[in-house]
Amino acid sequence: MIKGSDLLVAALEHEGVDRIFGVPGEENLDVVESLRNSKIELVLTRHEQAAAFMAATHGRLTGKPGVCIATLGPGALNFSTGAAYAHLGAMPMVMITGQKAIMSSRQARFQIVDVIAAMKPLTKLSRQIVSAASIPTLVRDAFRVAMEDRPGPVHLELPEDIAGEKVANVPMVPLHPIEIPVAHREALDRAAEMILRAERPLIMLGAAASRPRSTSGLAGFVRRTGIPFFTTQMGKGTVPGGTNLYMGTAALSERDYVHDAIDRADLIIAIGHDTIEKPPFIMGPHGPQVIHVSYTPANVEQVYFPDAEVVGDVGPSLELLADRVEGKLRKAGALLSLREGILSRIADRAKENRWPPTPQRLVHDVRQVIPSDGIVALDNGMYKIWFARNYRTFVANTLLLDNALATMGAGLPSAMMAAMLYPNRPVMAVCGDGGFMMNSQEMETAVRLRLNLVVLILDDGAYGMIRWKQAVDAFPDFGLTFGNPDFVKYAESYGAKGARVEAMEDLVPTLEAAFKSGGVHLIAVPIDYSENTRVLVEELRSRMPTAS
Ligand SMILES: Cc1ncc(C[n+]2csc(CCOP(=O)(O)OP(=O)(O)O)c2C)c(N)n1
Ligand SMILES: [Mg+2]
Repeated sequence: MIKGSDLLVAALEHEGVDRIFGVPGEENLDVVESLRNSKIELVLTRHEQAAAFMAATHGRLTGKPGVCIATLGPGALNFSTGAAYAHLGAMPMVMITGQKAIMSSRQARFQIVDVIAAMKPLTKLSRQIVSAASIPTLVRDAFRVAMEDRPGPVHLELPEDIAGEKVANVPMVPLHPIEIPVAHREALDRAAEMILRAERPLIMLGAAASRPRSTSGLAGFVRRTGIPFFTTQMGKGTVPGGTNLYMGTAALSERDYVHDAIDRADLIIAIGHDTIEKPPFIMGPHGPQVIHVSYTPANVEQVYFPDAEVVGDVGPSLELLADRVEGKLRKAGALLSLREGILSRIADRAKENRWPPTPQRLVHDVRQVIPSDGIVALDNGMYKIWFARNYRTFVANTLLLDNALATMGAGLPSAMMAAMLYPNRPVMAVCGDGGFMMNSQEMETAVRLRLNLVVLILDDGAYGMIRWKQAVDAFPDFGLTFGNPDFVKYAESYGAKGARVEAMEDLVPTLEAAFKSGGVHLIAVPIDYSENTRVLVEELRSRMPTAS
């Protein structure tokens, strides 16, 4: 005979799970005991939200679901933002929550909320486990659903009596490899014809282009066709070796310098675009033709309605598409002449010596310190636009940002997950003072896990992005400033190291010293956000869309 919780843990081991993130409650104690006797590490966090962000990031970076655990009611509901983050961001994740016994009810309705219902709109699947014997099947199904395209979160609720229920041992469901179908020949022929006809083609790489399985076929397509490309915010870094064709990142929806190329293109090959991202460009009646290439069909939106679709496993489908057009494209590089102008205008003021630093200078200095395979994980705030726009990436998934739910509070947990997965690569979280404080308690987790991690806090004493929008919309400056703790002492109180950068020339050496010494570092730096208005409003607003 075997207990439900032992079956659950055996099923997770069978899926290759090596860590579970979370905060157990009394309803999870059987599972905790089963974990104690397993090879799976229980990683305690100080808030369930952080556990969910970590599990989601595990899925994002490895393609295999991260797993997190929480108790019923309050614990489960603390997963909700993480669930939405994984759902919009297409990150595979499995959430397990406890529940009071379902076969008897000795505590009436104490702590009971309908978590299955609450999770339904935030997940691909939300199910209660009602018998121990069904656990191996349900866990296998949960992992399949989480990984299948489009990937996302799955929720399983394990009531405490089912966790403790003893049943005759149930075999695990065997795993087998699954190949994703490749795009249909006719779709490839149609797309090839459109590409061959194009006078000014452009490739766009979107969020799904960053999936771990996407990158090699994709880079080959760019190199073999020689068509210049730009990326969405979440599609950054996906073409190793193709940087001479990089035209920029669309951090805004229109009028940025990269839109000079977008507006002139007559064909955009949108690879892996997912409309959960803030639109990288706005399609209109007279705009370019668009071919959607992705794992799943396009969503039709007011701003995105492709003319053709190549649906299937992206890497192999692109190989077949490249076979059809390689060597026959005479106009592939038509837009390349714009490249230098776009990139040099983006780099404007990146070396300016003013204090406090401009966002451009901060991005520049961070790039200088981080090697090409180092990982920068952003929280959400004004600086995200600057990093998306200005930070050059050379390796997939080396700038982790969330342009989907765009939630504050995920920067530190996602960086922690990256540091756990890649202990030999430098990892930095960049957070606003607002977003950092939303999950700053996880500094304790990071210290306890002995991570090597540098957290850079941009200190403007405000919810800067909203304050900026308030000013852009001509509202008076009101209600968006706050005081901060002494970040150096705050770091030290967790057993981390703290530093405050006081002069421009100190930023790079302070960051370098932090990486060199290892451990968890918190580094606070002030920022001059007057550039937001000068560049993103005044400079760009004066530029009319150039669509012909
Ligand atoms: C959880 C959550 N709450 C609120 C928002 C809305 N919001 C977006 S950016 C922002 C301000 C961010 O402030 P901070 O982290 O200090 O970054 P800054 O813009 O000041 O650099 C707010 C409140 C959000 N995206 N997520
Ligand atoms: Mg701020």
